[in-house]
Amino acid sequence: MRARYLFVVAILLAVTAAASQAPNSAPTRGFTPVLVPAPASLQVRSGVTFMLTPSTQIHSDDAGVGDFLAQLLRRSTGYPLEEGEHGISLLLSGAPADAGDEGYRLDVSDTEIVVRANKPAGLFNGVQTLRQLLPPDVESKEVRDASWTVPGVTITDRPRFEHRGAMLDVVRHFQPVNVVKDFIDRMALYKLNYFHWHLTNDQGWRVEIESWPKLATVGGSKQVGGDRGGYYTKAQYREIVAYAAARNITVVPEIDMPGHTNAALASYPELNCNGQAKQLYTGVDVGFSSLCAGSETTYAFVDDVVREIAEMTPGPYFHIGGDEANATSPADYQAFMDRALPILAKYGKTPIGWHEFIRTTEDPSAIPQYWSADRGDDSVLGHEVILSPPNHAYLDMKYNRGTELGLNWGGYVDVRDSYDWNPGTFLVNVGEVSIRGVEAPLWTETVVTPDDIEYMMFPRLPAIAELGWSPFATHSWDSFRVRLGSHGPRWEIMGINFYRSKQIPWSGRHQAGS
Ligand code: TNX
Repeated sequence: MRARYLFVVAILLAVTAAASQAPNSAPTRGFTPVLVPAPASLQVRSGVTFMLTPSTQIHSDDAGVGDFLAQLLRRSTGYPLEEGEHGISLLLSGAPADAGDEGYRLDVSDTEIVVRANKPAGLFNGVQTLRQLLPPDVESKEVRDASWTVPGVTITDRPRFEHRGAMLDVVRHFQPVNVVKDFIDRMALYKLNYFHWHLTNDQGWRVEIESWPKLATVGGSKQVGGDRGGYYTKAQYREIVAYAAARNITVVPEIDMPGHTNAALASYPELNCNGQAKQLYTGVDVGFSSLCAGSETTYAFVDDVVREIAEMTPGPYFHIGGDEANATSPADYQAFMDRALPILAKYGKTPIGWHEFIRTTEDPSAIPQYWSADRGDDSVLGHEVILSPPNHAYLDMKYNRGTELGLNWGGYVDVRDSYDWNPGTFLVNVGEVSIRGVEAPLWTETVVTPDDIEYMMFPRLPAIAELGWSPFATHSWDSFRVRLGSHGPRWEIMGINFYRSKQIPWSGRHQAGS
């Protein structure tokens, strides 16, 4: 009897100890949780600390991820971090079976740091975690004199959802290559893995198409407000695809059709049903333009565009838009999709579209991106869904009435609104198994400069990233707000202009191990 009692007590103590080390619990002594997204499992090795020194070496089974880590650490520590087995090892062996393609295990002891994964993507994610365990100074672009400590931990981690995305609208206001790269870098920090690149709309066509050159040179010439626009050459497009790939991010290009096409209609008269080119448009209205669904020229155009984009896009997805086609009759919308979707298939791409397109197809592999706040909508049943509810996930909504940038048709979205919902139960009749993931879109009608982009992304993007990555068992606003607050100093060092939401206890110098 007594033995049984002791056994129960021992179990209870073990469970309590495990709970106190869970990422959603109160800070354990000697360690302040700092990780966003929260890992699936975290154990603190109390009293254990690894110290990075000038003699620390890095070994990686994947050269790309090894170089990524070495470059990051050399920049801020100034240490040589040569190739070798004494220090940090990134290994493509020995990972837990359930780590999958993106999961990893991270062990930090007094003498070494080891990341184990099945695939380079998992090593990359483990490196992002390690980055957050180092002091914020690790984000400095210049050498700093800091105490480069990493708290002793064992972390096993893997994503909840396969699709964790962010979208950038480069049409309403064009963004140069370096700004797109910064956007991708910031996605990578939070383990996002799909960059949805909104490339065409009424106000501009932002990518070179060799068979229809005026799309870029004429259609890309302006932006909202009438200023000069811009477009990406094919070389620049490929450069961004490669940059993203090196950060475990797949590019999903969007060519929005059949609505949101004024820039194309202004570039080529033959795309219009009446054969007359439209004027370029620099306002912010939606729902007034349409490709001509009854014309063969339209489908020759779609074929050329999809072929040229598909050729430069290694990822399996092509986003066809399909939203707000208010200037296309329902019959024409159906007729258009009946012709356009097989063209995507012909070039080997799986369609993603704003969710209204899904009623036009019976292809079970077609993926709707759900952008309504209505939780009772059944139109997406039978498909895997990407969730982008505007009242939670839109990065272009104002934080509150006083926010200068942004729109408010989806409501005001402060960081708690971004965080405190469950993608697995959001749609009443769509179970978690049918949720591919989440995505945070940034539309840019009011968003112009890099500072504007940062202000709308931070701190909301990390909230969506945590919903996409972390098991719901770790979900806790009280934990998240403290962990998020600890990222403020990192963003300051990175020069990121973020919204200092009153909902978050922003910390001065809040570090792992302190
Ligand atoms: C609706 S969301 C749109 C965009 C606008 C956005 C502004 C969606 C599929 N379409 O054309 O830029 O609202 O928030």
